[in-house]
Amino acid sequence: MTDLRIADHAEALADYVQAGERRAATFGNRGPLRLDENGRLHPEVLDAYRQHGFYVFTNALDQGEVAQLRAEINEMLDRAPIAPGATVDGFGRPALGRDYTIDPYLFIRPLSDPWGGTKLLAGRHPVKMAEPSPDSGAPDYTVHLIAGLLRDCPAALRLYAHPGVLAIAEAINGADFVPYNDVAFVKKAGLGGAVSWHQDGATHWESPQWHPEIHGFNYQIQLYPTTAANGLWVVPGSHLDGKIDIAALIAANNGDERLPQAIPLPCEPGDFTIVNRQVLHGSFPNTSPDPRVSFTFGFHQRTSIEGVEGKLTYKGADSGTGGYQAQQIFDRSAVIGLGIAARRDAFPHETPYTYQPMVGHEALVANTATNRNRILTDYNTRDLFI
Ligand SMILES: O=C(O)CCC(=O)C(=O)O
Ligand SMILES: [Fe+2]
Repeated sequence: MTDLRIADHAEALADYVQAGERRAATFGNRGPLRLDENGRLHPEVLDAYRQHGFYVFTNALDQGEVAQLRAEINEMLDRAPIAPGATVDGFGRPALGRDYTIDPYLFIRPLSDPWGGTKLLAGRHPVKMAEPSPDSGAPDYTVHLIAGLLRDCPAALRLYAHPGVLAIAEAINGADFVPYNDVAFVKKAGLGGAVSWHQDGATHWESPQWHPEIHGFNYQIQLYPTTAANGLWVVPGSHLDGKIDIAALIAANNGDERLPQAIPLPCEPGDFTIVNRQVLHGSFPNTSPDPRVSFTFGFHQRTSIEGVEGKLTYKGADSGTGGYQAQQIFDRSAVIGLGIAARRDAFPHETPYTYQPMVGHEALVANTATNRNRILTDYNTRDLFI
């Protein structure tokens, strides 16, 4: 236990948060989702992303879709086990996912930093953040992330296949892009934990083919107003720097985790961000009064995945020896095809995105109960981690 109270932590962060908000506003790199007449991402936006390693798309998603996803994720939170290892939820019902290969819920102690300073996730979070003490009356555990949303949240599957979202993936990773994974980061006010400074990629740092985009990128769709205090911070341009010695960087900042080179990515609901997985990024324990839930998912270039042994795994999903094989990539990519089909059924007047790897396989990914069952059951055991 530390004796850092919530109010002390929030107070210690307040000046940094304010200065960060000002720096973020000046920095820019945010604006509407601009697509050309062929549905392609505007080259100026692509250039801005490539230069700085992130972009914030403002007011880009339909509020009704976002509200639907918020309701579905809240329902998933309601269906979580009452405690790690429990079989029932807070309403006495069987908890969701007890029979799933990958448990959807990752629990942590409130306000803790579960990965910082550990060997978990390929040791990519070398320094633990300050861990304030929760208020008395706080639960023993809080849900830190929900894994595999596409199975249980139809609105998540539809947003995953949003034509603007997939046009961005194509612009950055090529038309044969492949999926990574998806989770929701859940940071309840006064409970949500830290995600200490890290770069996501773990596999290609020493590769002769290394380049700034080799580890792909992540989206975050924000379901609530997201502030500098509860949101993600990034160090602009750091995806160009190769593997960063994060421990040395923080030591050079007198051990202070409030890195002066970072900026926050404040968002409104319906905004979404893209962040290169090589960008240095992190978030503080949520000692703010505002909750955050971020639906987070990514895509890769196919050449970063095929035949590659991933050095990052999550709850057992990994490449195996010999690397990711074409069949696994196809099966996981079918989730994109199914999402496009589901979206077409829900929004018949929207022009759907054409995903090249599924052209000719329309019947396999049509939005039928049989296909949904085949493609989505334990689909996240096929996630493509690097
Ligand atoms: O949302 C957060 O706090 C962490 C997100 C993150 O690390 C990621 O998207 O890679
Ligand atoms: Fe990350």
